[in-house]
Amino acid sequence: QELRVGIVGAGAIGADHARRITERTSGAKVVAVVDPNEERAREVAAIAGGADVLTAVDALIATERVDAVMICSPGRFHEAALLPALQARLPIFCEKPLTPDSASGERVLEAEQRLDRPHIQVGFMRRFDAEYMRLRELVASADAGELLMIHAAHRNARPTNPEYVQQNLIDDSVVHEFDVLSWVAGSPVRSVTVRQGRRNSLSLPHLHEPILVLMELDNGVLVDVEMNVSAQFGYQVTTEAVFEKGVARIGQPSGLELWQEGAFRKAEHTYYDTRFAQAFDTEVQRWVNAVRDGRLVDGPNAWDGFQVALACEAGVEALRTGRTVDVRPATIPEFYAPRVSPAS
Ligand code: ISE
Repeated sequence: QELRVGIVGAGAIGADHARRITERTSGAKVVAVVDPNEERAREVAAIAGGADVLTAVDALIATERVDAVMICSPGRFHEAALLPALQARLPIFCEKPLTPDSASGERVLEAEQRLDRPHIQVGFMRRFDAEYMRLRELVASADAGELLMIHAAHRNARPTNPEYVQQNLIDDSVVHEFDVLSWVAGSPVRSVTVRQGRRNSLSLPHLHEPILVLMELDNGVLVDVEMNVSAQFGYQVTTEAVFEKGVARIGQPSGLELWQEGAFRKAEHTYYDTRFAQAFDTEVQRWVNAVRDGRLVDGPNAWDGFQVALACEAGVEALRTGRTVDVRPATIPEFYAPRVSPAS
């Protein structure tokens, strides 16, 4: 029995997931698309070969024709879709961020904890990227000694949408580094500092960037991130990890190398959909498999999403004040604690 998926939000990532489920994921099909913009919903429904078109989440749930939902709307609309879906006990794949702030995140966690087990997987796709996975293994194995520092750069050719505002540098973009780098390092973010330097005159008029974000992790590892959304040349996400006995680098351009006319060329990505194509495909297939076999979640859960919301909150305040801001500590509820199988 194929998993019947409803997609909420027919923007770029909604369309991307509709295509992924339809063309590259086994065991699932898109049966409905919801968007207040009916025209957009229709376009995405067409990608899925003619799914139902609806303009509200409640209407989708009322049809009782979906087994699971993928929430692909902008972060500020997530809570309004998550709460009714949880109430209907539907398994949920929620794009990042879970919610943009911790107050709404708390309401979502509360609602989820009324169910028998976690139902939400959060779309931090970088955890499924083969290179990040490899780097995490290297840290855990201590083969190169202990991890000391991480230097990262997150560069977009230009902002991913026209409504992108200054705070989104943190809560829409660095949100990924908060999640994946603390996952790689095996330690949560303790504090955040943000510096604004020389402005790129090619940025949107209301943006002041690139910015430099400094995170301190609980285990003392320092992470610096250049967040740059007007890099023009392409899409690049690089990470250099410094260990006691070595240095590891991921996110370098790969593929064809071309020497021609006195120059050397190697293609670079232009957008996140190709840079993280493998990660997105693996993430969604694993989620579908988990829902079908009853585990419901196989990847970052709502607790991970909430921790990132806390880090973003500190990051936004650090951006506003120029100060180092501590991340509000939070204790993991029993509900989210990794289930340990009984000793045999
Ligand atoms: C966008 O929403 C993403 O999630 C991309 O991965 C990221 O590179 C970009 O900065 C965000 O705006």
